[in-house]
Amino acid sequence: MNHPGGIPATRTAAQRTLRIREISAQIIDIPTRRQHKLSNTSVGAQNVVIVALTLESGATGYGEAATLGGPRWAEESVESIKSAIDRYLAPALIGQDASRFEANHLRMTAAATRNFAAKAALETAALDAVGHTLDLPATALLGGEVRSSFAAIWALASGNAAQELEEARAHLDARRFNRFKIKLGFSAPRDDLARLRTLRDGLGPDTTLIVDVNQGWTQADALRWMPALQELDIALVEQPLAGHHMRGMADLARRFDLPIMLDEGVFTPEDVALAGALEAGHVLSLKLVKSGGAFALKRIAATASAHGMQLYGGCLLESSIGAAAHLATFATLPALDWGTEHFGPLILERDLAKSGLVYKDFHVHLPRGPGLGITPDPDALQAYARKTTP
Ligand code: MUC
Ligand code: MG
Repeated sequence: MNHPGGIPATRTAAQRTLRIREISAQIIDIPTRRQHKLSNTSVGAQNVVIVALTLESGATGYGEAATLGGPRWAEESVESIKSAIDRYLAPALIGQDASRFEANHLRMTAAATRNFAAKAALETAALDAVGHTLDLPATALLGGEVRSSFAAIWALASGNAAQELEEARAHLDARRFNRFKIKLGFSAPRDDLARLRTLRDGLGPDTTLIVDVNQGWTQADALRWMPALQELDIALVEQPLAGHHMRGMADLARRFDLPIMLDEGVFTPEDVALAGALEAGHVLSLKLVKSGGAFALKRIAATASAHGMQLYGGCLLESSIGAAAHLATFATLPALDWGTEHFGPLILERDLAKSGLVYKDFHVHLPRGPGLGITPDPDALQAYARKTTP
């Protein structure tokens, strides 16, 4: 008999243990070590939702839904994420077989449109819980690892070139990061370029620099200032125009020999197909907050590759919990040309995992162990939990 998705009593005991018994979502507010500026927001703290998903096996898996500056980087906020999970998404999953990832993704889609960060956190927690129950790493549930380390990128985003040079040099000396992403768009383009020139001079001609304008330029700004980026040998220009301005991005991609990276403009596979058809970018930044889950991220990556785009492992300043989920997914992609920018655990005042990510020899390394391979830190979760207003 075709069962709607739960686990029929006739299934084996082992399969019954994979049934989702309980889900909780907790808002966490953690200060960052310094101000992190983007074109449309500036954060001194990171706000995330940590999901705990417990199976009949007794295993609890963890997932993380990140935001940046409230509903500013995208439309989700930690308040909307918690509400979507508590009211709509968790009820769609309770009692279901946690290992039926695709069926559960469809159930979540039927329960809520978009809400991708919320959905991805739930699927991540299920991957972690199933992995712990079956004593398998999440990568084994996602097709198996192709790579176990990733060239790492650090974001310079204080807006103060002298401080940024000092920060970059510290990471270079510690052999953590030797490639840097510089946030532009929160100052006038002329001032952005002066800061960028100082960073290029300070870091030398051989250091890979990319910029992220976070939708901050108009077409006219880009036409005026892209040549200056070219002169500074910038390796990638990320989302210079508004996400909906796909034709403008295609125009820039045609006019300049400067690879364009798509970020806020491309969330869904349909967005990728449109961007590919318009040739609106050369590289796609992959993020769970955009895809709604690991399996969807893999489909988006495949679509982007089919359109000739290279792939970049994006982030939203997640702690090691969310970062490990991304690395497990990125590890199973056939190609990941640009490595990853998962630096979140180092920008937070304190990481949310006891055993978190390892940064060594300018790479970040895939955590080892069942599920996501990391151990959440209950003390940190407690310390930074948002105290519900009475
Ligand atoms: C973004 O747009 O890339 C990722 C790194 C960073 O500094 O900002 C985020 C969002
Ligand atoms: Mg970006």
